[in-house]
Amino acid sequence: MNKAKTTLLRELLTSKSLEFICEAHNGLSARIVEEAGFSGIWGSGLSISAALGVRDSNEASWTQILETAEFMSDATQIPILLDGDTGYGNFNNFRRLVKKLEQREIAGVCIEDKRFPKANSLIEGKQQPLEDIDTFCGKIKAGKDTQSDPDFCIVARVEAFIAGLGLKQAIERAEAYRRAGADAVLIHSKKRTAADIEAFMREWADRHPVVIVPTKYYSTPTGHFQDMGISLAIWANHIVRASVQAMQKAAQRIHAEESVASIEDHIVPVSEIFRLQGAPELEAAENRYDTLQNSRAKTVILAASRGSQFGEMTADRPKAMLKVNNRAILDDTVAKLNKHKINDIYVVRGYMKGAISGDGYNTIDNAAYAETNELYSLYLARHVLEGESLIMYGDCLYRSHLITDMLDKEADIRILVDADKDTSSKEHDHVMCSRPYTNDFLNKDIYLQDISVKVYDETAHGEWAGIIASSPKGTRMIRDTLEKMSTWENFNQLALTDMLRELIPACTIQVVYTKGGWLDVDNLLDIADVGEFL
Ligand code: SPV
Ligand code: MG
Repeated sequence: MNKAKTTLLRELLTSKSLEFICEAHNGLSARIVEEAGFSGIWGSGLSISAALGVRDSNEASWTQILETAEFMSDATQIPILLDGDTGYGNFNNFRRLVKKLEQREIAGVCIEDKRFPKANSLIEGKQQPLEDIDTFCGKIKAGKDTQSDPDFCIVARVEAFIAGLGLKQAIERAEAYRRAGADAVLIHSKKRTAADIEAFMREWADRHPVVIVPTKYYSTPTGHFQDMGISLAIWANHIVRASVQAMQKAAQRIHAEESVASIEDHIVPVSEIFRLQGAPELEAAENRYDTLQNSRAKTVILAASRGSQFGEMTADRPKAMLKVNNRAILDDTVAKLNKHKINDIYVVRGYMKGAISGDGYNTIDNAAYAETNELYSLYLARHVLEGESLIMYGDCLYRSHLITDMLDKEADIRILVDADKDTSSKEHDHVMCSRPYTNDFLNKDIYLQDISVKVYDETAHGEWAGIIASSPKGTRMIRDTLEKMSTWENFNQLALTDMLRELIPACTIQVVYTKGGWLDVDNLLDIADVGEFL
């Protein structure tokens, strides 16, 4: 099980080495900080306020901060230490904040010993009145007594240096907060050097974990912080500052040029936004749960035969599992069907059935594959033939759009016909149609008149490309025809074309013309062609 975020934050605070966390101010920046590799996030009051377009003076209400923190927490797995300002009121307000933060899996909160409403510590010329020490200790105690997870962390921030007070007051306050139960103290300074921090650390002598925010003394090498014994350094505002510069540049340029053309190469593509939003996860979930999104078409793929013409290549697998471009032919078809949200897939296996894993589709076994032909395999799948359906071969590769083309049409039974094939051979299944292919928009309402290896030369309008699509009514007709034909003596030797021929008098079978876009992988030459095809 993953460790709780609270435990992870506690480990950052108590580990012997110097750790770093980085500011984020909304769900998107939180995810970016996590992806950069940080092991924690600072929910900066300054940055969140800035992103909301308000000042860091408690202008955003505490529930607005909480809501932002919730988005950040939902977007990430790493712990968030929220900048809780002064706790947004007295001990009672702080108690409620702790409870709400725990409910949202925020790992910890930092509160500072100033008065509400606070001002940002780095702002020049501001009075920074401090809270009474005992009052602040009461707040810390109330928070610690409220938390239900023992690993939830409360960091007490000492603002003595910010308020212009000296080391003595800083240590006095830090020690009081430690005794009140704070899990760490944050000692803040706005000097350009780390002098305040060095003095504090010498006097503090490793009593308790110390957190720092080196915004102003950024030039101090971080190795020095480690040497001083600092537990955690916070990069407190750098992500919002980086984004402001990027946004200003982009907005100014787009405005000046009245065009986005020149900026396109300097900004992330929309697909990167989708990725950061977690679009792939939603797509996977839709495939799994959203039946409306999923096409209702059931697909039967016939993959029982060996393909002995491939010799040794099919010694341990059927030809549907031959790899082309590192992917089995069958897996390519399944992936393309999935892309069209078709997930209800049944593969009829026979020869070397163990090689057809069933990962992402169902399997039906034709144990008599050696003595039977395609129609028998389809017959074994008749119980799944209901509603809209697709019948395909496991050893054909298709371009994705052909699947859409087949589903788009309305006729009860449709077949895919390639009008671009040489029809002189007497081996392939050619078709005769009500009209030949024409290079215009008239390729509608064309019907199958004959299909056979006996159709060739001038009588043939193309080659059958191995897909049958059907409406619920068409599927019923296919099932009934299968039942009828199963009583025939030669049933075991029949092919899909025999069934189509049987269907012709009973219904009009629509021809969907294509010109190429598919490949019947029948021999080594076909495999050699695949690279080009894909
Ligand atoms: C913040 O990031 O909001 C802080 C740190 O509190 S500072 O801006 O330095 O006060
Ligand atoms: Mg702050």
